[in-house]
Order: sequence, then C-alpha cells, then structure tokens
Amino acid sequence: SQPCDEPDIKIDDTKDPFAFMGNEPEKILIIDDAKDNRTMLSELLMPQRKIILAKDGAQGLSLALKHIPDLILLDVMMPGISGHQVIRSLKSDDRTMHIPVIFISAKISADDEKYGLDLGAVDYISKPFHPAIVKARVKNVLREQRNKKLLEQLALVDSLTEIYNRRFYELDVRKLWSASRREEMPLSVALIDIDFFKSYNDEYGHLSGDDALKIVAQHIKQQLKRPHDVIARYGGEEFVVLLPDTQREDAQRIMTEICLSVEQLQLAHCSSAVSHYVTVSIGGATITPKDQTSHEGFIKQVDQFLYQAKAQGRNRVCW
Ligand code: GH3
Ligand code: MG
Ligand code: MG
Ligand code: MG
Repeated sequence: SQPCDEPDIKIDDTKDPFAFMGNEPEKILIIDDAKDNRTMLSELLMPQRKIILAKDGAQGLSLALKHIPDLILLDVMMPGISGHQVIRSLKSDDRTMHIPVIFISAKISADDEKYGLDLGAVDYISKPFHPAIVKARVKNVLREQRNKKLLEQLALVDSLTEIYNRRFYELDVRKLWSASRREEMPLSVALIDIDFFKSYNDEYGHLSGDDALKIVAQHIKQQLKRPHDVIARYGGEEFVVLLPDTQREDAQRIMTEICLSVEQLQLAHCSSAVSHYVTVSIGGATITPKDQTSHEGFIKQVDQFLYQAKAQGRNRVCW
C-alpha cells in the first residue's frame, strides 16, 4: 500500500466564492407588437445584456419558456393574445412564474395600472416613455433579481461542496414524491456514504477531508447526465441522489457506475480497509408512491440498504 504522508489532492481555494452564480449577460425579453417600440427599447437596454424580441403574445410566451429571461418587458395592447393574458400564462407556469414582468403601456389610468400590478407585474411604465426612467427601472428590477438569486443559492446550496444542501433536498423530494404519485411514475432514491471517512480525516487532516468531500460530490454530480437528476448533501459525508421517472434497473446501473467511478478517481486513502482509494457505499430503492405512503418511511428503507452495503463489506451498491 501507499505511504501516508501527503494527500494527493489539492484544491485551489483562491477562486471567486460566488463563481457558481455565473457571469452570463442578463437576458431581457421584449414583447411588443410595434416594431418601433421593440427597436427603441432594445437599443436603450442593449449594452452588456442579451435582448430577445417577440412581436406578439404567442411568440413571447414560447420565447419566455425557451430562454427563461431575467426580465420581461410586456406591452398591454397587442392583437391576438393581450399582455394581460400573457402575464396570466407566465404566472401560472412553474417555469416562468418567477420572472419579473414590467408592463409598458399607453393605458395609464390608475385602474389600469392597479390591474397590471394585481396580475403580478413588478412595475408599470407608461408610454410615451422617458428613456432614462426605463433604464433606471430596468436596472432596479434586475438588481432585485440578482439579489434574489444569490439568496436562493445561499439558502439551497452547500457552501463546501457546491451541490444542493439538505434544505433543497427536503423541498425537492416532496415535489418529486407527489409528481411521481400523480403521474404513476417510478422514483429512485440513493444514499451515498464515504467509506472510512473518519480515518481519512485522522490520516490526512480535516482540511484534506473537506477537499475529498468536494471532489467526490462534484464527481458524482457530473456523472448524473439528465437535467432532473439531483444530488444533494444529506449530512456530513453522505449524499442523496434523486432520480425521477427512473426504473429500478436503470437506477441500479447508474449508481453502480458511480460507485465504480469514485474508486477510479484514485484518491489515496491508505487507512481504508477496503481499497487504497476513497470509496463509497450506496443504498437505494425504487418506488411508485401510492396515496398512503410517506416519503419518510421510504427514505428509512433506503437508509437500511445503505447499512446493508456497509455490513456486506462497503464499496458496493445495495438495492
Ligand atoms: P463508514 O465506512 O462506516 O461510513 O465509516 P466512517 O468513518 O465514514 O463513518 P462515521 O460516520 O463514523 O464518520 C464519518 C466521518 O465524516 C466523521 C466526520 O468527522 C466526517 N465528516 C463529516 N462531515 C465532514 C466535513 O464536512 N468535513 C470533513 N473533513 N469531515 C467530515
Ligand atoms: Mg401594442
Ligand atoms: Mg456517514
Ligand atoms: Mg462514512
């Protein structure tokens, strides 16, 4: 076995702690049937932002879904689907309900404005608009959006591993549980626990343990290719993986590959009793939830499979 003086991983901790926020340009969707308005607004708001243009409500709705912009500027009076109908659709869809909408309208009575705000608009700009006012209002709304996203990240992402945290898991598992029950689809859940991690810390130090945790978490995250698959940090050196709409055989195959691939990372762990390298044990189960069952009971079952994987020798999957 290998000498045990130095861990073989080094993490660069000098990087920007908010890198996970990304620094892509903000996207603004402008929905207006008048070409002059679209041109004027996009020129006004262009610098350093991505502007998407829609010439009517239907196109606006489909572009909103496609791009999930940071802000929508919405005309009220349009032929076909009106601005009021557009915002109703946006607010009733999970995928778009969080996007702030600013109405831009020539209808300027207090009643019209109140009506727009009641439908969920964050602001109301009357036409003809004053360019500096439009700019200032857009800037304010985008700043609010950024702060909101940052707070959401801080609330739901684990700062060490940069994967989702336990709180996110609790929210997501509830959603997936009821969706799986509604659609009668199988939900697969796995718990992953690093083997002999206490002795890893004892051997290499707690800071190296932190590095190893982060590497293993990010590695597993990369192995999950489908957009709805989720990994979260469940506890200290334990992770939970949620695989919606996934049959038992597929889930077992995915988790078996993950188990093998963690060992193949070859992170030296000279005091492990199962390998020279860091390994994980995985317990999993698949269920199509019925009305009476609770997810808590099911997770207990998953935990028992993890316990079995440990008892049977670790570095393996039990399902
Ligand atoms: P087993 O194979 O049975 O899972 O053995 P184990 O040593 O991994 O299990 P145990 O639950 O006894 O120990 C888990 C260890 O994980 C103890 C704890 O110090 C360590 N740990 C938990 N969270 C962190 C963390 O954030 N950073 C570091 N470095 N260590 C952590
Ligand atoms: Mg119009
Ligand atoms: Mg543990
Ligand atoms: Mg462990």
